[in-house]
Amino acid sequence: MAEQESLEFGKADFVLLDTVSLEDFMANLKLRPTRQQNIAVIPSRRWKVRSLPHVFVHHEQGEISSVPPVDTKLCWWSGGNHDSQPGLSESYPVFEKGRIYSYIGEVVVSVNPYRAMNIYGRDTIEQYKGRELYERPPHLFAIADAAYKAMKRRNKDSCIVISGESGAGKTEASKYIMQYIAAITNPSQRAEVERVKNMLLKSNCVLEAFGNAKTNRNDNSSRFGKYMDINFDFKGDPIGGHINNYLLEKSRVIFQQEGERSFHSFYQLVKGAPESLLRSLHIKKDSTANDYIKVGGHVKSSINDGADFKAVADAMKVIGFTTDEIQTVYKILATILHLVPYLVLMLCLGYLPALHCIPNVHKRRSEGNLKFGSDGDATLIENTKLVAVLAELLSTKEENVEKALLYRTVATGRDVIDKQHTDKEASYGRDALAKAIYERLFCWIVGRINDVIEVKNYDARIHGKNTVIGVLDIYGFEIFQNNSFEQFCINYCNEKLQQLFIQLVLKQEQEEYQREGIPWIHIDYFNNQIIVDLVEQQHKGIFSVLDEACMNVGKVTDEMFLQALNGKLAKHAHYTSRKLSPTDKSLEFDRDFRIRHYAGDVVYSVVGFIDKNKDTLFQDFKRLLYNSSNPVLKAMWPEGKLSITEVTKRPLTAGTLFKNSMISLVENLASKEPYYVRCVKPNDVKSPLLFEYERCKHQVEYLGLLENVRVRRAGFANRQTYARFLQRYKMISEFTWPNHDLPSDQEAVRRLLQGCGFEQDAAFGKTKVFIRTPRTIFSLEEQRAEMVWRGTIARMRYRR
Ligand code: AOV
Ligand code: MG
Repeated sequence: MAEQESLEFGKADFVLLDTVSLEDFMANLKLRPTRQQNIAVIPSRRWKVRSLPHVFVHHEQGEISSVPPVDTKLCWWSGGNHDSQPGLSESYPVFEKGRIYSYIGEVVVSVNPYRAMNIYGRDTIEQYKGRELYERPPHLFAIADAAYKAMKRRNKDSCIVISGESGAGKTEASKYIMQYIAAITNPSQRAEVERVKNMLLKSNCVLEAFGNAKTNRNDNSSRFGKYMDINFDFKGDPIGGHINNYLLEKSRVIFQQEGERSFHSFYQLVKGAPESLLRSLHIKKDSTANDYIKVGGHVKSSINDGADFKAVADAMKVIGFTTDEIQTVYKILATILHLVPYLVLMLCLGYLPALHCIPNVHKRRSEGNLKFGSDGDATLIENTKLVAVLAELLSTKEENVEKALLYRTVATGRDVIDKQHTDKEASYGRDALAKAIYERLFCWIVGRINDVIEVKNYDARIHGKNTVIGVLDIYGFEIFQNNSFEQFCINYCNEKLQQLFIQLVLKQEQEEYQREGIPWIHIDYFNNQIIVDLVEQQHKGIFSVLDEACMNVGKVTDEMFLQALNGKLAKHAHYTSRKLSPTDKSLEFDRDFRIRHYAGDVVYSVVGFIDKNKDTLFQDFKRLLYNSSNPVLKAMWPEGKLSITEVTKRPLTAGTLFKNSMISLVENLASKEPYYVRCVKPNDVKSPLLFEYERCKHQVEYLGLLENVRVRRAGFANRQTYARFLQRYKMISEFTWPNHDLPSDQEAVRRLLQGCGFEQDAAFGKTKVFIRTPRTIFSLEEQRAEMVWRGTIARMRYRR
């Protein structure tokens, strides 16, 4: 081992601050002295880093200058054996070398490498299995293992919350975490557990096909939120799971921005399905999905739709979808392809005049699938042949389809009459239908997967105690050229998760020190509760104002909603609009309002908010689908059973449903022991070569990572009540085993730590002991394991 003071960073394998002793460092890395390592020791004064009690700072090859300024105290650990790729630019070696993970306490920070990494294989899994968090270089597997161990050791539910903006790597991370958990469990290869694991893994592939799409931010962007619980039995083996899905961005079915696509499933079908299937669905073989879904334009994509079609079909079979169910899925996709016009927007233009403002919209021509016209008197379907196709696909009669598309049954007093749509209304209804059947299909798929993976009651009895690890992978914060209701919901969801992070990592931790009487200097942070309130507060919040507008009788326009917002929120520091700030250049159009989110300013167009929030689907369509002779389709639409006179209750709006689901999601997460993965996106061009400093710095700042480091740095890695501490470690000390006769548990813990030489590393609060460095916990765990082992041997001898 060659230790060189002031060795150039460029040549060092590790850079060590002089505040950390070399022995400590070596011991913690478990480096073998035989291995040739170059270590540069740097004076902390020069780098303005004060002593680091438990975050080891080990930068590699000048990486110190590549992370946010050192006096912000963000420290990255590198020095593992992750693969490296030569020939990259000079400036950010840690990123280039593929050291994409780092820790702040127990939070994993991950930078999207945008290239395949050889760090998720079987051998890496073995390296992390059962190890303590800091024993190996930072990795997702370590956090997955920590969550798993915590659940097993403490018999407590845990959850892994993955956050970061769109394209930062959340979905990939969630998949690796699941793979890891699958790989380390069920050593005895019980068949039922293997089945469950297989289902859990296969479900990803299906959900991504139907719920992900190419956006301008991410080729495989999650357009729904997903929270998956994995249930474990007392042995720690997965016995089931449950998926909660959150608001699918269904408007994508009828409209995509330039350069984007609809959901993968459509392209997979058109590209990958055998000719006979396509023929039965009346889709031309040599077409592309873009012939059907033209709005986003032709998009080159890194995705292999043809191969994916087969993989998804196989996964559905494995999960247990019947042939009829799979056929129905294809029929629904085909129905939507036939329904969706090439360009809905032109048709909408009269309906939503403000859309004129969207660039290029007026240039695109409306042509294509199901269109409506008028003979002066009545509204007509122009391409009547399609009606027969739709009727066949939906297993219903032609006249029923035609009637549902052109008429609406309304109840006037006691009378029920059929009212004919105008062509605009008919187009509106058709689009609503396309969106609704896709959304319903998606929810139904999630439900089917849940049917198969859920722990059945009788299983629960057999398995006894049942604990859970939840994995949250949700759509990341996003800013597009045009941001609408969907982005508003997605960004609100990210605000909620940021709030949870603040609560659990920054706020409660500091409050606990104060409560326990540990000397503490408060570390300040930006609390985004004010933005959460702006969106969700009763009466004054944006969702409430929107609901109020939707509730008004008579024609309510998006503009009226915007006026109401301006009236209520004029003074809010995080809200403004064109009307309130007429000179602001970023607010181009009258329809615009802007929210200052924790992660940046987003300008939303108010166009479509009312419609999307009301989310109306004419009852006639529900009845049409319910009356289908296809039992699978029928089962998806139970509410179609109601006649118009029975439908009285106004359903909750989309916004309120989403808000409620977010509130209960956060409550659920807060009730579990949380682990965090914070994903950082290194650039906006999906490049493995580019580490844009400003871009990353911005994310590190808004994610609250700097404050996170400060709290961890000054704080304690571990805390537990005296009683629990003793329960776990009392066998280590003669003073505490089997019971102590000291005046208090606190005294006993102090004696125990004194005996091991760790007293200096601990602080003693009113009810809890706080341990500064993880190293101390490792050591205690090791001693405990040794005592337990010896005890076992002794018992075995005794028995003999
Ligand atoms: P997201 O889930 O955070 O965005 P993804 O997990 O889909 O982002 O990652 C985006 C793309 O980055 C992936 O398709 C991969 O190409 C690449 N990528 C991410 N993580 C890794 C990794 N560990 N190794 C290699 N490539 C990776 V969104 O769902 O848009 O918020 O709504
Ligand atoms: Mg995703």
